[in-house]
Amino acid sequence: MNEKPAVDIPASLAEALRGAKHVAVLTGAGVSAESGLPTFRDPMTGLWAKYRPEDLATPEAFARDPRLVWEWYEWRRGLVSAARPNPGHLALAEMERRLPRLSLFTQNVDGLHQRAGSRNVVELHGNITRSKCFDQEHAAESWPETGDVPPRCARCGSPLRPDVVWFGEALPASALAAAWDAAESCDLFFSIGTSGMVQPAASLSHQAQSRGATVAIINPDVSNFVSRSQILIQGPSGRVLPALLEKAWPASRTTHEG
Ligand code: BV8
Repeated sequence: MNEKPAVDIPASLAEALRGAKHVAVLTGAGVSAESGLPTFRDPMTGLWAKYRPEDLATPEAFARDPRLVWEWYEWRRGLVSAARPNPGHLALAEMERRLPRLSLFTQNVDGLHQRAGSRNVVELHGNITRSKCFDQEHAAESWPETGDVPPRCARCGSPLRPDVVWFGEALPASALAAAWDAAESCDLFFSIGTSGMVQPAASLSHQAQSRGATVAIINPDVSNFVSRSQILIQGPSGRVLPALLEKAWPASRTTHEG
C-alpha cells in the first residue's frame, strides 16, 4: 500500500505546544486546499482561469463590472458550500479545546474553521457567505429575485457585494487590533497555509517573533520562508496538524486503533 511518508514533528515543538499559555494561529488558503478550495496561487480552474484574484477582488473591479465580480463570488460560494472541513481544520479546533488560550486569525473567507468547531475565530478578510450593499454596507441576508445581477439592496437599492475585504480596503479595525494584540502576547505563533504575500496579515508572524514568541511555519512549500529562527514544518496542513496534535497529546490517539 502506498503509505504516505510520516510527517516529522520536532519533539521540541510538540512540547512547546503542550506547555503554551497562549498560542496564536494565522491561516491562509492552503489550510482549505485539502477541502478542495483553490488557493490564490493555484491557477484558478474553469471559467476563471484567465483572471487574477487581485484583478477581481477590488472595489474598482466591482465598479467597473459588478456582474463579473458578483458571478466570480457566486462560483466561489458554490465551491465553499460543497466543501467540508478537513483534518487540519479539525485538529485546530481540538487544539483550542486542549489549550488555555488559542487565538485563530484567518485570511480565509470560507467559514470552514467555524464549521470544524473552532470557537474563537477572527476573520481578517471577512466571509464570502455574507453579503452587504456596496453603498451603505447594509447586511443582506436575502434579496428579492428581480433578475438583477448583482441583486439590489432591499433597503437602499444599491448593488450587493460579498462581505469580504478587497485589496485596497481596510481590514475591520477590531479584527486587526485583536491580531496585533495576540501576536504581541502569544508565546507560540503558527503561520499555516499562507504564502505571506498579503499585508497587513503577513506582518503578524514577524511581530510575534520580534516579541520573543516561537514561530512555526506549516506549508508544503517552505522555500520562501528561509529563516534561521523560525521552525519550518514542510507538508500539507491536513496531515501535519493531526500529527502535531498526536505528538503533543498522545492520548488523543483513537482508542479503537486497528
Ligand atoms: C489594506 C478577501 C490599507 C477577498 C483578500 C503594506 C501594508 C498595507 C497594505 C499593503 C502593503 N503592501 C501592499 C498592500 C496592499 C494589499 C496587499 O497586501 N497587496 C499584495 C497583493 C501585495 N493589502 C491590502 O489591500 C489590504 N488592505 O492594507 O488596506 C488601508 C488602510 C486604511 C484605509 C484603506 C486601506 C487588504 C488585503 C485583503 C485582500 N483580501 N481576501 C477574497 O478572498 O476574494 S486577500 C486573499 O489573498 C486572501 O484572503 C489571502 O490574504 C490572500 C491569499 O494569500 P494566502 O491565503 O496566503 O493564499 P496563497 O494562495 O497566496 O498561498 C497559499 C499557500 O498555501 C501557499 O504558500 C501554498 O504553498 C500553501 N499550501 C498549498 N496547499 C497547502 C498549503 N499549505 C498547507 N497545506 C496545504 N495542503
